[in-house]
Amino acid sequence: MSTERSNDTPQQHTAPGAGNAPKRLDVVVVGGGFGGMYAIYKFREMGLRIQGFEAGGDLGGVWYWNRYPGARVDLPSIDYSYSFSPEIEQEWTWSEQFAAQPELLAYIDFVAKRLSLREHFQFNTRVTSAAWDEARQLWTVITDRGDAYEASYCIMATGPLSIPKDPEIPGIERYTGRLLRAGKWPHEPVSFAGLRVGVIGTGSTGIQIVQEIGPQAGELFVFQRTPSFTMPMRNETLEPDYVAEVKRHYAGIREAARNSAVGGVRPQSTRAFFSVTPNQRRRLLDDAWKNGGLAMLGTFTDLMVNAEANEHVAEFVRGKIGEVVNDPDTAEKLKPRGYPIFARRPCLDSSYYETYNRPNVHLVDCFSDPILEFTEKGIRTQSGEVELDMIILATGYDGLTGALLAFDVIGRQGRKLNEKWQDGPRSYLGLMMEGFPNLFMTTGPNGPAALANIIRISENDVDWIAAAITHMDNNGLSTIEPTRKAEDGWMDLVFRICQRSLILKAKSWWVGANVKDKPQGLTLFTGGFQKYQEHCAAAAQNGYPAFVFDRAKEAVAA
Ligand code: NA7
Repeated sequence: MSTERSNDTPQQHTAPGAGNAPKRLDVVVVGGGFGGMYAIYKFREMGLRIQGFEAGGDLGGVWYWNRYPGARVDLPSIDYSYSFSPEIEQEWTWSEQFAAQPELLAYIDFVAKRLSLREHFQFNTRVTSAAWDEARQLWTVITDRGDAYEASYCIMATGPLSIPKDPEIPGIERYTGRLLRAGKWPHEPVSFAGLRVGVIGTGSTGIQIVQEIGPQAGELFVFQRTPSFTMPMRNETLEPDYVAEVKRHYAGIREAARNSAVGGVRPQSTRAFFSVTPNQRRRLLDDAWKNGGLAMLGTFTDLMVNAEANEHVAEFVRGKIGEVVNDPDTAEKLKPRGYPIFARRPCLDSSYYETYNRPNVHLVDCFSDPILEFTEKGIRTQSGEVELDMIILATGYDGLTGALLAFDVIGRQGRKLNEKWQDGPRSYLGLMMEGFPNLFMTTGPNGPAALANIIRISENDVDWIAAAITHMDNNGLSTIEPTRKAEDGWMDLVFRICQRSLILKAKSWWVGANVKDKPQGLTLFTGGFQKYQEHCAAAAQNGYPAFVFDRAKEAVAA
């Protein structure tokens, strides 16, 4: 079997060798995606001694790894970019409304060079443990290079989608063809010409791959278990005049994004579904379909809480699938049923359903014909063996908590994070945890992570952490930790407000359903990005009342 991994080239770094004394720092940042990059910039500007660690060979996080054909962001590029630097906003020009992965990496490279960020990261380096030293009030961080670092603060910018997940299908090691993982795609070009290719998984990733390689492969077999709802992206090249307007008005665009539930500028309705006539509803949905992007999600106020309204919209999309796909049997199999639309991440495509009209593209419905095993030559389903030259795994991630639980994080009194989180992640604001002083998360699993623009959340979180550190410096404080009461209160709020959400009605990575033995449930804050920011800001008012601070060894309320 040839299992391919990306060909990272180790880069130069200035780590102390094994056996050297630990290097003393103020802040360690784990992860070099959008959150980690901004954190390094922010803390360096504060004059702190910093070090970033990144498992990949360069910056970019999920965009560094996900080089699969057709990889593209499903939020408008202008939204999916940093807002903290007016200079970068003016100097960088997006070419498409929804940028493809190479352009996103080019943007990341531009930001990294413009702000000289790479010199603060060690690449190809995984953190293997982070442990709180109670006596010395610092974190000891060990890497897989055997190096040790000591830092007053540890920032986990490990991202919600960092640990790709293989499917639970026996025999993967038996397969002798080419096995590729979407989340660890090779850096060199991959040819599909004349090959019999299998894709397992039809979430956002599988959909992007299928529509891209359907026209290139000899034969393409798509192994679909749960069909996704996907809507037209309607991507466009951005005209220079429009880009110039955006650059003149960035401040207002950012303000609107920060004041929205999703941290972005997509339309939001004030109409409940049943408040308008059936004809008006139809027109609004038709318009949203024509406008593309996630416009459909903003058509009515109550799509995530009113099951009947949701089903009308789901049926509208099923109708569109029927209009595009020629073969009625294939169309039926592609129509998602049994869970509410938008309760799993909605996908955007440009030609996904059309791809099934090609004679070389075959849909294998894994509900009626389940995959039994990998064989030497391909995949065996209940109905027989499909021989394949190449298999692509687009089977998702151990999301939200996977990256943080992939190494030892040890808090006060030797308590491990996986013990604290054995029934699911718990934190205050998704930012900090009781028992883990001076440890911060960006886009943590109890914030709005998967439900809002990840760059807006990262900026909010890093700014909040920076303000907390400044507060401590100004007041001679050495540790910060949320109280148990504050953490319980936040988790109660998170659970209470999500009870109405239809998200609970679907099995997805949002609720941990895609990982065996993972605690199930929605732990994300569903109150919207704007409210999340307000909670974060309130927590920092009046001397951080929900936190306990240490001044050297003495516990004092600040
Ligand atoms: P997703 O959305 O978690 O999709 C993973 C897909 O893989 C999904 O269709 C799964 O079907 C499928 N899968 C997983 N295991 C199997 C097995 N054993 N057999 C058949 N199919 C399987 O991950 P993506 O990478 O597409 O997207 C992740 C996020 O990236 C997305 O939400 C956006 O935020 C961007 P299942 O649904 O489990 O039946």
